[in-house]
Amino acid sequence: MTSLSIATVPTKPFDGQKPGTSGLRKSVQTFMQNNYSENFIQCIVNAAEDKTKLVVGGDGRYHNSHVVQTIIAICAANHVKHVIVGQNGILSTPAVSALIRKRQTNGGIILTASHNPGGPNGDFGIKFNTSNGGPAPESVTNQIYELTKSVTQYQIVKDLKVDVSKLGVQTFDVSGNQFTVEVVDPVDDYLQLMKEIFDFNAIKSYLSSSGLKILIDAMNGVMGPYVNRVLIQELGAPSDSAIRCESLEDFGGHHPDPNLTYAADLVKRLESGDYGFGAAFDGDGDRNMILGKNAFFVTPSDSLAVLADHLDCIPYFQKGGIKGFARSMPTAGAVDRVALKSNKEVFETPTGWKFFGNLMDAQRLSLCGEESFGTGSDHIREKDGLWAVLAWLSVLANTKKSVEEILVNHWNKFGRNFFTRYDYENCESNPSNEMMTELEKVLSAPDFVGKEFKSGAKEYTISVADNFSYKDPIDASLTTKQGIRIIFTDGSRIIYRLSGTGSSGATIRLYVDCYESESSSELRADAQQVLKPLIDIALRISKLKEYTGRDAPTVIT
Ligand code: VG1
Ligand code: CO
Repeated sequence: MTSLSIATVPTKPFDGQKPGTSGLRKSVQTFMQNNYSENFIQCIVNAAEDKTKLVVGGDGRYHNSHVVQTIIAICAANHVKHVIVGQNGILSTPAVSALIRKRQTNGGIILTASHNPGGPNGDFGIKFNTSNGGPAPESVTNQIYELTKSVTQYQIVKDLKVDVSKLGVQTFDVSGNQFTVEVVDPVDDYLQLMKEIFDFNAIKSYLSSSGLKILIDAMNGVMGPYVNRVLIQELGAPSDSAIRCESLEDFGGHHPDPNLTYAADLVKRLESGDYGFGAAFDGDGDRNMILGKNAFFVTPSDSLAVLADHLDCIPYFQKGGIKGFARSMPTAGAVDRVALKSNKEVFETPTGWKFFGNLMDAQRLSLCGEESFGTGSDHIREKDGLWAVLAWLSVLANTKKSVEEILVNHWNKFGRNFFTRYDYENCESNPSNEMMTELEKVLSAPDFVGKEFKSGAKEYTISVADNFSYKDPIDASLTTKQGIRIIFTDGSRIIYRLSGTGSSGATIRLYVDCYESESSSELRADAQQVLKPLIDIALRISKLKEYTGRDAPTVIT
């Protein structure tokens, strides 16, 4: 074996390599600049305490295969001994998390900009996960960011050529040391984990005997092979139960984001009434949207609560028990009511999956979710789209009820949390920041609490107004400024946040929710109608239209 040598390449720092809600996300053009990715990868490797063994993979978007090779070559030059990489550089985000845990690696690097569009004019992203399988906590991402500000060189093995299409182990001699690259099937280990969690036989026989027709939209993201293997080959769903399963570098030009706007095709097909269950995933497979017959929409906040109330039909929880629940702060509090009835702890965390990891590692948390179509459990440390679908299919198989019946029963038992989110994508940064600064001023006025707001026949009185901060119950780390909250005396809430996953401009998220008890006659009402007065008030208080010039949001959930 010829020995490969390590090159030291001088470089200069790039501005703004600060990881956001979930990794560093920028336009492909930004990532394609000379040394841009190399700098960031070198800083990840420098920040990693132990880096003997790492997992590498991505959602297959444009530029994925190039950066996979760069990562392997930088790892080889920086004392990493063993890299586990998905075949052709492909791994869904949940599959990376599962591999890190199963193979007990020191962490992993995920290439994805998740729900952001791909292709040469789209976005790219790099994210570091630690040895528990979860996104690096802010202490680590801040350290990476600090390193990017002063990086002067990186190490790379320029002549290393790894055939990532070939399954199996390849070894190299790098300056006299052995370096191993192991190419694994992207689905195998993930599938095995799902089989340990769920009763595949029960789901399979329910699908074949009940006549339930399902339609799953992989949105041309990373999930195609997972859907084919798990739902069609293993669970026997007919092959036309899945659409858009071809993984494309530009996701077919669409936003690979499973919501009512960007998964409109799926919604339309479900409206026909031909299918009893529908689901979609995002580009990297960690998000899920759940629909019932006639496109009955399950809000992610409700999905979390329904699953919380039905976990006992899943073998994983029958064996391991249910430790506790959690949701991100903007997520409506439906799961809190399940927690209360079942006498479990429930945690309210800032937006972003990285905040759930500590609670899971401390055995305090079994199931958690975010309003942004994220649901997952402590089987891994990322949200998991296909896990959520299998959990829902388990509930359907167990209850033999329709999605809508399950939801209506849930509301009759716990009451209903109405929720909506307005996204104003790609606004100008300066006025958006000004709006947030001004809002903070408004709510810190001494007479703001107690103030009354009217909209139509509705009247609300403010009881709490703050910028959400979170003290981690496990390591006591404090995270501040996580979203402006206005809470009214009846529990209704208005929340304003700036997105931390966009790659340009500012995306304003406005979240609104309210609660109707189980005895209310409004349980079946239309959420947009119910929440309209609160939306009006939210726009009035923030002067959002004045600041952004936007009359309407880009996406309504
Ligand atoms: C958004 C969501 C957040 C989610 C994050 C990553 O963040 O609101 O709940 O965890 O995306 O999801 P932000 O900062 O844009 O609001 V994924 O699937 O894009 O990794
Ligand atoms: Co995602």
